[in-house]
Amino acid sequence: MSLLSADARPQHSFQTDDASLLPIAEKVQRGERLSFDDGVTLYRSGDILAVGWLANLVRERMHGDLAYFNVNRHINPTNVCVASCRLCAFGRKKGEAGTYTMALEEAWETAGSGYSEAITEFHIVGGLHPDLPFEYFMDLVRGLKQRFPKVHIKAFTMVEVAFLAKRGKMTIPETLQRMKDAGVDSMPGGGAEIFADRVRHIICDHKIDGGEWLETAKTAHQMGLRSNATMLYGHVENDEDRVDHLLKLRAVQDETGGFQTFIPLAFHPDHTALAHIPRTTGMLDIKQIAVGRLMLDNFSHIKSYWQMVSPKMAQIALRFGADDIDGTVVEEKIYHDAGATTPQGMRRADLVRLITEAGRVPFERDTLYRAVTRSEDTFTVAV
Ligand code: V47
Repeated sequence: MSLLSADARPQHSFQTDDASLLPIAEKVQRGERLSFDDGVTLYRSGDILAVGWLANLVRERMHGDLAYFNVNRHINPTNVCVASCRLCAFGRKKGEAGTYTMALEEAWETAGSGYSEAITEFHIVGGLHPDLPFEYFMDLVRGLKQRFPKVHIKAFTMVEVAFLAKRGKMTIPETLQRMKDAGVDSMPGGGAEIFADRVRHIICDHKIDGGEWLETAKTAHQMGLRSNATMLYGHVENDEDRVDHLLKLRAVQDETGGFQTFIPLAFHPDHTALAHIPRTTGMLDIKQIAVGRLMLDNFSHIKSYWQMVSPKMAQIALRFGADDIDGTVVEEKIYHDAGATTPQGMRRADLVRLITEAGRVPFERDTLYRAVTRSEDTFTVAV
């Protein structure tokens, strides 16, 4: 770990053997916004150390040596889904083998099971079930709030909100308001995939389109619900699609400021309809983090989600633009159904070790990035 604060460190000069990066490096050093073409150039560059150096410069300007993590638990109430996305191995059609839907008591019990460490966040996402009423999801949230009043509930992607609104014959603002009233505190970033229509038609053609995802996010932010934003990469998208995705997120963020964290998600092909696509490589994984950090100048946080890219890659990413590695998770289903070989959860101490050995300073956060202090089984959030 460096003993110097980020400001006091000697300023090394930028070095690269890729001349196309030089004008971008000047912009980054001056704190200027990067363009669409800059984004494509960054993706095309083979000099990952130079791209990573720039991303790290921005990351240290914003966060110094701090690296954020949380103690969270995932809950996936059902895997029954009408969407049949080609990218997904988790969702199943109603009546198919391997489907499950948790009874409310079971979901509340699941929430309290697992590690004894006091959890600060429930992350809830699931399939688009054709029959479960909206009130099932609201009862789920209300029951969690009653049983775990201190735990932040980050629930339902923009895709689930749009689906629940349509089924319940409600507008998006009405649906979001009822979610808020039930106890939803913020929203996860899933379902964004890649916004470009050409790609969406191939990987998730029954989902809301990119414009609807962005509009729903905007509405949520305007109603005081913060959210994350994801990008699924490593399937049929190209560099231009990725940059287009990042710029669309950046434009919404300019308007609302409601995104907390950008999370690139590596595509896991096993057991999906796109199983012929090879898994992402380390170079691609690290580049998503670095380019995301450089293009999304109005996002505070870039998360390298250890479940997706492995704890080892997430740790390296802390030197390539990432400032967050997500949390304990406890029980991950979506990527494990698609062949992920990472553990389903990690202990707090393991996350702290990953961060410390990367030369960063672990900062336990709640979902809104406030400091968490804890004794064994309880926690306090600094407000
Ligand atoms: O939207 C589904 C992705 C997402 C696969 O907000 C797949 O903090 C890879 O959004 N291979 C859901 N990815 C998960 C999600 C998330 C995860 C962690 C943190 C946060 C956050 C959000 O999972 C989906 C989709 O993009 N997904 N199938 C697959 N085979």
